[in-house]
Amino acid sequence: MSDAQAQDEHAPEAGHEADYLRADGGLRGWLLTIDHKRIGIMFYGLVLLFLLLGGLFAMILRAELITPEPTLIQADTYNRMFTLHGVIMVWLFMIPSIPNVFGNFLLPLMLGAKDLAFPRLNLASLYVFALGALVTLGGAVAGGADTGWTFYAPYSTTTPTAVVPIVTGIFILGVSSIMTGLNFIVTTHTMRAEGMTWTRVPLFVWAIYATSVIILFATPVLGMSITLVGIDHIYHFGIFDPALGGDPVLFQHIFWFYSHPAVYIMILPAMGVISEVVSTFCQKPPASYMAIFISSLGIAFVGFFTWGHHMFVAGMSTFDAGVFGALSMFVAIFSAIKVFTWVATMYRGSIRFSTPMLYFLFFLFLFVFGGMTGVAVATQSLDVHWHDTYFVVAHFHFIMVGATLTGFLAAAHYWFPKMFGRMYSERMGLLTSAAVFAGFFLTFFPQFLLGNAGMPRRYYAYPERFQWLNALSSGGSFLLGGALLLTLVNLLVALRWGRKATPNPWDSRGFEWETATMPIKHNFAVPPRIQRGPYDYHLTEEEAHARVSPG
Ligand code: HEM
Ligand SMILES: [Cu+2]
Repeated sequence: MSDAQAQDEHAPEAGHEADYLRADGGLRGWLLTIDHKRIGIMFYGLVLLFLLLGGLFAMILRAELITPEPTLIQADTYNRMFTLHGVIMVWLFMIPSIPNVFGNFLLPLMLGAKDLAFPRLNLASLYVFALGALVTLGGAVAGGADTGWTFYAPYSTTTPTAVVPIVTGIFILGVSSIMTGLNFIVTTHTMRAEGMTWTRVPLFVWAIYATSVIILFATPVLGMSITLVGIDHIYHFGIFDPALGGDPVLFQHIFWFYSHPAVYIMILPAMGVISEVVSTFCQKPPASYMAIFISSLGIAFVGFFTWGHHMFVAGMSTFDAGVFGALSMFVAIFSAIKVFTWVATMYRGSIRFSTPMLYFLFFLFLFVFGGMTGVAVATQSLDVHWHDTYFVVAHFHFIMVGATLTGFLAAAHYWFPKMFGRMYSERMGLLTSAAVFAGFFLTFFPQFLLGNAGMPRRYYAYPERFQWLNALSSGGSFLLGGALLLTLVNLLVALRWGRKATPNPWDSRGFEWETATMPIKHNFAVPPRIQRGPYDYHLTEEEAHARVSPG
């Protein structure tokens, strides 16, 4: 059957209804929408804006670090820049990026539902997010903070910089996070289409589900830790200040109790994207659905017991450090299970090297690399040497940029036709993804060497012997920045001039492709009945389609 015929087969249900972008026109139709797809698109715009802003600060930092001596900016400006860079990237980009954009857009489509369980709560979470962003950035305009994104006490409670507005903003962002997480969990439980048993739930949904569980349990603890910092900053109770009888290590405990699980809030959704992509582009079910599903929940659970690995040198007994180290390595086992499953999925698949698949390969390489260095820094004896050096900076960028950002970009390309009804230029996609990879590797690989050689993090000047590696890293970062801009241009151009997409351009068996391209306002004209799994590649496209809609 030709593409055109296939399109007709899918079309009748959607025949007369306008797609979600055209359904209700006007600004009102957008600002007051409760359509999960439009809310996802608005989040998309916001997080991209914040990625650009956070990236701009990164470029300034790297420009300063080209030479050993201070050149561009003052020391205290540098401190504010890396704080803002971290705060923006973590809370305004990484955490909301995949769940709020792609989770929002896709969860109902993948579950065969017409929306999330609480559409109004979803819209509210967008506005709460925007308010949180506004307050956080207001703090930046009011002079910013110089504490680093970690707000370590007692410095954060005594510095004269704008800590209070920034932690207030982050608190509000946390409220939005919780609203969204709650919505996703309830949706997964209550909104599944008829026939969608638990083992027919797509792996991306499970990843978002596991992420939401972490969000619900960890975010209140973040709220508590930064609220205490804010209160201490205003009233000088000395909760964390030893001079006033407080305990600074206590802050680190509660901060990392959130912030270690938070790294899984960032990576799990990317793992979900990757699981979908590898299956589609190899035209095979994942080597083991259960392995990926169980390891997601395993990561979500064990991830709560490893926070102490950030505090090996903060006054912790050798025994405790050993326990935290071992538990950290235990989480890595779940990650390894996923990696083996993805690799095994490729085995004997009919692989197509389109842009999302290329991002999958980059993801795999960088995640394994970053994960292994994680195991290394979780070893107490090694971490005493590497703690607070560029080695740690390289470790977490390998995973957060190398893996989460590549997951985000894989999603941006893979679901582009679904979201916007058009195809991007594949050639440019391949080119820009290769440039992203090259730029990334050049930026962060030298930082492992720098850290190991003893260059501390968060310094704006350094001894001359570190210069060539720093210059390399800065060069890489400009390449990465350029490549990301080009990626954005490629997608923006496609928005208007891209070839029209067919309903299922990648020949996927995912349920989201069973809706019209682009989806209508309520997703499905007739509520679907599911009689197959999301990875049934042994069925032809027609057979697969017939087992989703009742007619
Ligand atoms: C494979 C499992 C992992 C292990 C065993 C691990 C271990 C560690 C350890 C021990 C540290 C502290 C090093 C130090 O400060 O001296 C650390 C730092 C960090 N890791 Fe990982 N990690 C893993 C995966 C991840 C993932 C998946 C992410 C992000 C998505 C991540 C993000 C971070 C961040 C952001 C920091 C540093 C925070 C800061 O001090 O600013 N890690 N990791
Ligand atoms: Cu950690």
